[in-house]
Amino acid sequence: TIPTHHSAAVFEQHGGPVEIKMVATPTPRGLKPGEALVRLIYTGVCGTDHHVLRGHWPIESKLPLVGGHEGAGVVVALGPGADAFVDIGDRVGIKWLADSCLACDSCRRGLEPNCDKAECSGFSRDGTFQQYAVAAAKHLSPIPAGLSLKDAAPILCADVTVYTALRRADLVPGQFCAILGAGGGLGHLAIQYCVYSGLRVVAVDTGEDKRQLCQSLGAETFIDFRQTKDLVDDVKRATTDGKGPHGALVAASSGAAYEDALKFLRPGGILVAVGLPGGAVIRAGVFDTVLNNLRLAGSYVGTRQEAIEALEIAATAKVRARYRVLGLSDLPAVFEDMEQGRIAGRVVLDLDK
Ligand code: 8ID
Ligand code: ZN
Ligand code: ZN
Repeated sequence: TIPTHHSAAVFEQHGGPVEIKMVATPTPRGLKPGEALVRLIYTGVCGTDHHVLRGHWPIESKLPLVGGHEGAGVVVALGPGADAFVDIGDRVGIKWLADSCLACDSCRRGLEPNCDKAECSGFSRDGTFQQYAVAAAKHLSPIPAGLSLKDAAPILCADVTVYTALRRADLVPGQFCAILGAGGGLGHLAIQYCVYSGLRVVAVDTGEDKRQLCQSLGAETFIDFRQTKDLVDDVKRATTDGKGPHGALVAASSGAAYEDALKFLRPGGILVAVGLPGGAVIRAGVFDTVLNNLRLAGSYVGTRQEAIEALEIAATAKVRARYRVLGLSDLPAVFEDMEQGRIAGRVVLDLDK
């Protein structure tokens, strides 16, 4: 039975406190065409949630807001027509892209996140830091039988994002890929996709916990960006011929990481931009970019299809998030830890705690 109220983490203003409180649960009768009501059990906490809470970005979220966009749960009610996409009882995920029109130029070209009418969970719509959420049924991701809801949660943003970004990088087995922010939520999954696809990983991050995590996941080299005297040189030397990696995936929310990556890439190399430090600029010298045949690509989450593919891979256990499980009530402390860079891998919240 669906309760009248449920717990949610709400913030009223950017930079303000996150309050865990009871909010009214939407009623099945109130669902609009194409909507589903999802009983969420777990949610991941993404660096993006932290940016949104603190108001780091040049774009603004709705307020008050329930954040969160890595939610895993079960469909409990359907609005008119939503049964074309999901059934009651289905295990589903709520990802960052909450809705898109599927009809505009971007949608037609397979760039759903760039839809003219894109809606984002935990940004323009209330997200997954709550026990019940309304979602556009067509954008729910089916969770495969072999994957627990807990394991599925971080796949819905961190994992699908790096899966999509690395496909865009078009690297082939044997090549080197540097991952900046390798010990974080996105980065530690990127290491696994690289290893899975036969790439050799140069991991860049900081601290003993992250070093251990990166190495245990198969990174050949770990470079601590806070300890090294010459990061660019260290990364280049980590590649057998010293010419630098063929690709760099920047998953760190740091402008400095972008500058480093442009300096150590091998000729013909590609920088895939994923981390979102608010207000940062990528300064690439035209002369160096042209003469070194460098490529720069942004990569923004993924499509419904990419989410399905990422969940399928997770179900095979070839790529799995490493996370600590905490309760919804721990969210304020999680943001504190994130700010201090204390989280290796991901945090997943049990929404009943
Ligand atoms: O679609 C997208 N492009 C997308 C999707 C999801 C998340 C982008 N993001 C963005 C987030 O908004 C955030 O800016 O990716 C970034 C990373 O998200 P996350 O992995 O969820 O955050 P994290 O777990 O805090 O990991 C970040 C790591 O970067 C390291 C930190 O130590 C941490 O481990 N790091 C930093 I900060 N500066 C670094 C530097 N200069 C660095 N690592 C290497 N060099
Ligand atoms: Zn569209
Ligand atoms: Zn995210």
